[in-house]
Amino acid sequence: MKHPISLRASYEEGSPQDWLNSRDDVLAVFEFGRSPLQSSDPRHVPVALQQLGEPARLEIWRSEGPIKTGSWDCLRFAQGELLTMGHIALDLRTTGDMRECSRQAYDILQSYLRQSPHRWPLKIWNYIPGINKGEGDEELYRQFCLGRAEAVSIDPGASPPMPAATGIGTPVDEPALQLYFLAGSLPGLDVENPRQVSAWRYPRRYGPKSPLFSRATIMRLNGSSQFLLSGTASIVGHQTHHENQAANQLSESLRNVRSLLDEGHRLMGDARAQLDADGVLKVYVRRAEDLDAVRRTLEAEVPAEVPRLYLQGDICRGNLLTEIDGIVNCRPTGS
Ligand code: 3EB
Repeated sequence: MKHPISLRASYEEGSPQDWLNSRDDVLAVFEFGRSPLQSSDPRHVPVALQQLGEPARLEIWRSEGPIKTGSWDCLRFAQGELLTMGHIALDLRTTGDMRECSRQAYDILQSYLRQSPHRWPLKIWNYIPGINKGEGDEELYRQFCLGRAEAVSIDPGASPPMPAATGIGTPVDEPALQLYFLAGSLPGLDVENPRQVSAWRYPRRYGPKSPLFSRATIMRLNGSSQFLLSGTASIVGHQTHHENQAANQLSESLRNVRSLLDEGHRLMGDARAQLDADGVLKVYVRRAEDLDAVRRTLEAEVPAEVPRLYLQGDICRGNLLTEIDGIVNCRPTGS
Protein backbone atom coordinates (compact mmCIF):
# COMPACT_ATOMS: atom_id res chain seq x y z
CA MET A 1 0.00 0.00 0.00
CA LYS A 2 1.23 3.45 -0.85
CA HIS A 3 1.25 5.76 2.14
CA PRO A 4 0.17 9.34 1.60
CA ILE A 5 2.87 11.99 1.84
CA SER A 6 2.34 13.75 5.18
CA LEU A 7 3.36 17.20 3.94
CA ARG A 8 2.53 18.10 0.36
CA ALA A 9 4.55 21.15 -0.64
CA SER A 10 4.15 22.70 -4.07
CA TYR A 11 4.54 25.94 -5.99
CA GLU A 12 1.25 27.18 -7.38
CA GLU A 13 -0.28 30.09 -9.18
CA GLY A 14 -3.31 31.92 -7.85
CA SER A 15 -4.18 34.29 -5.05
CA PRO A 16 -3.63 33.54 -1.35
CA GLN A 17 -7.32 34.18 -0.66
CA ASP A 18 -8.44 31.60 -3.21
CA TRP A 19 -6.15 28.98 -1.74
CA LEU A 20 -7.26 29.74 1.81
CA ASN A 21 -10.95 29.67 0.93
CA SER A 22 -11.12 26.74 -1.41
CA ARG A 23 -9.75 23.79 0.55
CA ASP A 24 -9.71 22.36 4.05
CA ASP A 25 -6.23 20.78 3.96
CA VAL A 26 -4.15 23.95 3.53
CA LEU A 27 -1.58 24.30 6.30
CA ALA A 28 0.24 27.29 4.82
CA VAL A 29 0.25 29.71 1.92
CA PHE A 30 3.59 31.49 1.49
CA GLU A 31 3.45 34.69 -0.51
CA PHE A 32 6.76 36.16 -1.64
CA GLY A 33 7.78 39.81 -1.88
CA ARG A 34 5.52 40.91 1.01
CA SER A 35 6.27 42.09 4.52
CA PRO A 36 5.53 39.41 7.14
CA LEU A 37 3.70 42.06 9.17
CA GLN A 38 0.86 41.96 6.60
CA SER A 39 -0.55 38.51 7.35
CA SER A 40 -4.32 38.14 7.14
CA ASP A 41 -4.98 34.55 8.26
CA PRO A 42 -2.79 32.34 10.50
CA ARG A 43 -2.20 30.10 7.47
CA HIS A 44 -1.07 33.06 5.35
CA VAL A 45 2.68 33.71 5.57
CA PRO A 46 4.02 36.70 3.62
CA VAL A 47 7.79 36.49 3.11
CA ALA A 48 9.92 39.56 2.35
CA LEU A 49 11.96 37.93 -0.43
CA GLN A 50 11.26 38.85 -4.04
CA GLN A 51 10.76 36.02 -6.47
CA LEU A 52 13.15 36.11 -9.44
CA GLY A 53 11.76 35.06 -12.80
CA GLU A 54 8.21 34.35 -13.92
CA PRO A 55 5.43 33.49 -13.29
CA ALA A 56 4.70 34.52 -9.70
CA ARG A 57 4.18 31.50 -7.48
CA LEU A 58 2.87 30.77 -4.02
CA GLU A 59 4.28 27.97 -1.93
CA ILE A 60 1.43 25.82 -0.64
CA TRP A 61 1.68 23.28 2.16
CA ARG A 62 -1.10 20.74 2.51
CA SER A 63 -1.49 18.15 5.19
CA GLU A 64 -4.09 15.92 6.72
CA GLY A 65 -6.89 18.00 8.27
CA PRO A 66 -8.93 19.21 9.92
CA ILE A 67 -6.67 22.24 10.27
CA LYS A 68 -7.10 24.25 13.45
CA THR A 69 -5.76 27.80 13.52
CA GLY A 70 -4.93 30.08 16.41
CA SER A 71 -2.38 32.32 18.06
CA TRP A 72 -0.05 32.17 21.05
CA ASP A 73 1.42 35.52 22.08
CA CYS A 74 2.45 36.95 18.69
CA LEU A 75 2.93 33.47 17.17
CA ARG A 76 0.27 32.29 14.74
CA PHE A 77 -0.21 28.66 13.86
CA ALA A 78 -2.12 26.15 11.76
CA GLN A 79 -2.33 22.70 13.33
CA GLY A 80 -3.27 19.65 11.33
CA GLU A 81 -3.66 16.02 12.37
CA LEU A 82 0.07 15.30 12.02
CA LEU A 83 1.89 18.58 11.60
CA THR A 84 1.86 22.18 12.75
CA MET A 85 3.06 25.24 10.84
CA GLY A 86 3.71 28.33 12.93
CA HIS A 87 5.17 31.75 12.28
CA ILE A 88 6.38 34.80 14.18
CA ALA A 89 7.20 38.28 12.91
CA LEU A 90 8.76 40.76 15.33
CA ASP A 91 9.01 44.44 14.43
CA LEU A 92 12.64 45.51 14.94
CA ARG A 93 11.51 49.15 15.26
CA THR A 94 9.61 48.45 18.48
CA THR A 95 10.97 45.21 19.93
CA GLY A 96 14.68 45.94 20.29
CA ASP A 97 17.88 45.16 18.44
CA MET A 98 18.48 42.01 16.42
CA ARG A 99 19.88 40.00 19.32
CA GLU A 100 16.92 40.89 21.52
CA CYS A 101 14.37 40.19 18.74
CA SER A 102 15.94 36.83 18.00
CA ARG A 103 16.00 35.89 21.68
CA GLN A 104 12.34 36.89 22.07
CA ALA A 105 11.25 35.09 18.92
CA TYR A 106 12.90 31.86 20.09
CA ASP A 107 11.49 32.28 23.62
CA ILE A 108 7.98 32.52 22.16
CA LEU A 109 8.61 29.62 19.80
CA GLN A 110 9.75 27.39 22.66
CA SER A 111 6.93 28.34 25.01
CA TYR A 112 4.46 27.58 22.22
CA LEU A 113 6.04 24.20 21.42
CA ARG A 114 6.12 23.12 25.08
CA GLN A 115 2.32 23.09 25.24
CA SER A 116 1.64 21.91 21.68
CA PRO A 117 0.84 18.30 20.74
CA HIS A 118 3.40 18.83 17.98
CA ARG A 119 6.24 19.84 20.26
CA TRP A 120 9.23 18.89 18.08
CA PRO A 121 10.46 21.50 15.61
CA LEU A 122 11.53 19.73 12.41
CA LYS A 123 12.65 22.73 10.41
CA ILE A 124 12.83 26.46 11.11
CA TRP A 125 13.18 29.15 8.43
CA ASN A 126 14.76 32.41 9.64
CA TYR A 127 14.41 35.53 7.47
CA ILE A 128 16.66 38.26 8.78
CA PRO A 129 16.60 41.92 7.63
CA GLY A 130 20.03 43.28 6.67
CA ILE A 131 21.73 39.99 7.58
CA ASN A 132 25.24 41.12 6.52
CA LYS A 133 25.04 44.63 8.04
CA GLY A 134 27.65 45.43 10.70
CA GLU A 135 31.32 44.56 11.10
CA GLY A 136 32.80 41.50 12.76
CA ASP A 137 30.77 40.20 15.67
CA GLU A 138 28.35 43.14 15.26
CA GLU A 139 27.15 41.65 11.98
CA LEU A 140 23.39 41.15 12.24
CA TYR A 141 23.60 37.45 11.38
CA ARG A 142 25.98 36.91 14.30
CA GLN A 143 23.74 38.97 16.57
CA PHE A 144 20.82 36.84 15.45
CA CYS A 145 22.81 33.67 16.32
CA LEU A 146 23.64 35.14 19.74
CA GLY A 147 19.99 35.82 20.57
CA ARG A 148 18.98 32.35 19.36
CA ALA A 149 21.67 30.69 21.47
CA GLU A 150 20.57 32.70 24.53
CA ALA A 151 17.00 31.45 24.16
CA VAL A 152 17.66 27.89 23.07
CA SER A 153 19.19 26.03 25.97
CA ILE A 154 20.27 22.89 24.20
CA ASP A 155 23.70 21.36 24.51
CA PRO A 156 24.72 20.08 21.06
CA GLY A 157 27.41 17.97 22.74
CA ALA A 158 24.64 15.78 24.19
CA SER A 159 23.37 15.06 20.64
CA PRO A 160 19.78 16.21 21.17
CA PRO A 161 17.45 16.23 18.17
CA MET A 162 17.97 19.55 16.38
CA PRO A 163 15.74 21.05 13.75
CA ALA A 164 17.00 21.73 10.26
CA ALA A 165 17.11 25.45 9.45
CA THR A 166 17.44 28.11 6.82
CA GLY A 167 18.87 31.55 7.62
CA ILE A 168 18.50 34.08 4.81
CA GLY A 169 18.68 37.89 4.60
CA THR A 170 15.74 40.06 3.65
CA PRO A 171 16.04 43.74 2.59
CA VAL A 172 17.80 46.05 5.03
CA ASP A 173 14.67 48.25 5.28
CA GLU A 174 12.33 45.32 6.04
CA PRO A 175 11.05 46.03 9.56
CA ALA A 176 10.36 42.46 10.70
CA LEU A 177 12.50 39.55 11.79
CA GLN A 178 10.55 36.51 10.63
CA LEU A 179 10.67 32.89 11.63
CA TYR A 180 8.40 30.10 10.51
CA PHE A 181 8.53 26.40 11.27
CA LEU A 182 7.17 22.93 10.78
CA ALA A 183 6.67 20.80 13.90
CA GLY A 184 5.47 17.29 14.64
CA SER A 185 4.74 14.96 17.54
CA LEU A 186 8.04 13.09 17.13
CA PRO A 187 11.55 14.46 16.63
CA GLY A 188 13.05 14.17 13.18
CA LEU A 189 16.02 11.97 12.39
CA ASP A 190 19.00 14.33 12.18
CA VAL A 191 21.31 14.07 9.23
CA GLU A 192 24.76 15.66 9.18
CA ASN A 193 26.84 16.06 6.04
CA PRO A 194 30.11 14.10 5.88
CA ARG A 195 31.49 16.83 3.58
CA GLN A 196 30.82 19.60 6.11
CA VAL A 197 31.72 20.41 9.69
CA SER A 198 28.50 20.41 11.73
CA ALA A 199 27.28 23.99 12.12
CA TRP A 200 27.40 23.87 15.92
CA ARG A 201 31.13 23.01 15.66
CA TYR A 202 32.04 25.99 13.47
CA PRO A 203 35.24 27.66 14.72
CA ARG A 204 35.07 30.96 16.65
CA ARG A 205 36.00 33.07 13.63
CA TYR A 206 32.45 32.72 12.25
CA GLY A 207 30.94 34.31 15.34
CA PRO A 208 30.70 34.20 19.12
CA LYS A 209 27.88 31.62 19.09
CA SER A 210 27.61 28.83 16.55
CA PRO A 211 24.34 28.35 14.73
CA LEU A 212 22.16 25.57 16.18
CA PHE A 213 20.75 23.41 13.43
CA SER A 214 21.19 20.04 11.78
CA ARG A 215 22.00 19.83 8.06
CA ALA A 216 18.71 18.02 7.42
CA THR A 217 15.99 16.19 9.28
CA ILE A 218 14.02 13.22 8.05
CA MET A 219 10.44 13.17 9.24
CA ARG A 220 8.95 9.72 9.37
CA LEU A 221 5.19 9.91 9.69
CA ASN A 222 2.31 7.72 8.71
CA GLY A 223 4.61 5.28 6.90
CA SER A 224 6.19 7.86 4.61
CA SER A 225 9.46 9.75 4.98
CA GLN A 226 10.41 13.22 3.87
CA PHE A 227 13.71 15.01 3.90
CA LEU A 228 13.78 18.60 5.14
CA LEU A 229 17.00 20.13 3.84
CA SER A 230 18.62 22.98 5.71
CA GLY A 231 19.89 25.93 3.75
CA THR A 232 22.83 24.36 1.91
CA ALA A 233 25.63 26.50 0.54
CA SER A 234 29.06 26.16 -1.04
CA ILE A 235 30.75 25.26 2.22
CA VAL A 236 33.16 22.33 2.43
CA GLY A 237 34.56 21.57 5.86
CA HIS A 238 33.73 24.95 7.35
CA GLN A 239 35.15 27.03 4.51
CA THR A 240 33.46 28.87 1.67
CA HIS A 241 34.45 27.48 -1.74
CA HIS A 242 34.27 29.24 -5.15
CA GLU A 243 34.22 32.76 -3.80
CA ASN A 244 32.55 35.17 -6.25
CA GLN A 245 31.44 32.37 -8.59
CA ALA A 246 27.71 31.93 -8.34
CA ALA A 247 27.37 29.00 -10.76
CA ASN A 248 30.20 27.01 -9.16
CA GLN A 249 28.78 27.75 -5.73
CA LEU A 250 25.48 26.28 -6.84
CA SER A 251 27.20 23.12 -8.14
CA GLU A 252 29.01 22.74 -4.82
CA SER A 253 25.72 23.25 -2.95
CA LEU A 254 24.16 20.49 -5.06
CA ARG A 255 27.09 18.19 -4.23
CA ASN A 256 26.33 18.90 -0.58
CA VAL A 257 22.63 18.13 -1.13
CA ARG A 258 23.46 14.80 -2.81
CA SER A 259 25.87 13.93 -0.04
CA LEU A 260 23.10 14.59 2.51
CA LEU A 261 20.61 12.45 0.60
CA ASP A 262 23.20 9.63 0.48
CA GLU A 263 23.87 9.96 4.19
CA GLY A 264 20.11 9.85 4.86
CA HIS A 265 19.85 6.66 2.84
CA ARG A 266 22.67 5.12 4.88
CA LEU A 267 20.82 6.03 8.10
CA MET A 268 17.38 4.86 6.97
CA GLY A 269 18.54 1.75 5.15
CA ASP A 270 15.18 0.99 3.58
CA ALA A 271 14.35 4.30 1.90
CA ARG A 272 16.02 7.00 -0.11
CA ALA A 273 15.20 10.60 -0.90
CA GLN A 274 14.58 11.26 -4.58
CA LEU A 275 14.70 14.67 -6.25
CA ASP A 276 11.49 14.33 -8.25
CA ALA A 277 8.21 16.05 -9.10
CA ASP A 278 6.88 15.58 -5.54
CA GLY A 279 9.55 17.72 -3.89
CA VAL A 280 10.35 21.43 -3.91
CA LEU A 281 13.67 23.25 -4.18
CA LYS A 282 14.17 26.86 -3.21
CA VAL A 283 17.18 28.64 -4.64
CA TYR A 284 18.28 31.82 -2.91
CA VAL A 285 20.34 34.18 -5.06
CA ARG A 286 22.08 37.23 -3.59
CA ARG A 287 22.42 39.24 -6.82
CA ALA A 288 19.64 39.24 -9.41
CA GLU A 289 22.30 39.41 -12.15
CA ASP A 290 23.48 35.91 -11.21
CA LEU A 291 20.05 34.38 -11.85
CA ASP A 292 20.79 33.20 -15.40
CA ALA A 293 24.06 31.48 -14.47
CA VAL A 294 22.51 29.88 -11.40
CA ARG A 295 19.45 28.74 -13.33
CA ARG A 296 21.53 27.22 -16.14
CA THR A 297 23.57 25.29 -13.61
CA LEU A 298 20.49 23.98 -11.83
CA GLU A 299 18.87 23.01 -15.13
CA ALA A 300 21.98 21.06 -16.12
CA GLU A 301 22.18 19.19 -12.82
CA VAL A 302 18.63 18.66 -11.58
CA PRO A 303 15.84 16.94 -13.58
CA ALA A 304 13.37 19.42 -15.10
CA GLU A 305 10.44 17.80 -13.29
CA VAL A 306 11.68 19.01 -9.88
CA PRO A 307 9.74 22.14 -8.92
CA ARG A 308 12.02 25.07 -8.10
CA LEU A 309 11.62 28.66 -7.08
CA TYR A 310 14.24 31.41 -7.25
CA LEU A 311 14.22 34.08 -4.56
CA GLN A 312 16.43 37.13 -4.14
CA GLY A 313 17.97 36.82 -0.70
CA ASP A 314 21.24 37.57 1.04
CA ILE A 315 23.25 34.65 2.35
CA CYS A 316 24.60 34.56 5.90
CA ARG A 317 28.25 34.85 4.88
CA GLY A 318 29.23 37.87 2.84
CA ASN A 319 31.24 35.67 0.44
CA LEU A 320 28.33 33.35 -0.41
CA LEU A 321 26.21 34.17 -3.46
CA THR A 322 23.65 31.37 -3.43
CA GLU A 323 22.09 28.69 -1.25
CA ILE A 324 19.45 25.96 -1.69
CA ASP A 325 16.93 24.36 0.61
CA GLY A 326 14.08 22.00 -0.07
CA ILE A 327 11.65 19.30 0.85
CA VAL A 328 12.33 15.93 -0.77
CA ASN A 329 10.22 12.79 -0.59
CA CYS A 330 11.67 9.37 0.13
CA ARG A 331 10.88 6.09 -1.62
CA PRO A 332 11.29 2.60 -0.22
CA THR A 333 14.38 0.88 -1.64
CA GLY A 334 12.98 -2.57 -1.05
CA SER A 335 15.86 -3.96 0.99
C1 3EB B 1 25.87 27.35 6.55
O1 3EB B 1 25.92 26.23 6.07
C2 3EB B 1 25.07 28.38 5.81
O2 3EB B 1 21.73 30.16 11.02
O3 3EB B 1 19.92 28.96 10.88
C3 3EB B 1 22.37 27.62 6.76
C4 3EB B 1 21.23 27.16 7.38
C5 3EB B 1 23.06 28.68 7.34
C6 3EB B 1 20.78 27.73 8.58
C7 3EB B 1 21.00 29.35 10.44
C8 3EB B 1 22.60 29.24 8.53
C9 3EB B 1 21.47 28.77 9.16
O4 3EB B 1 26.47 27.67 7.61
C10 3EB B 1 24.28 29.24 6.71
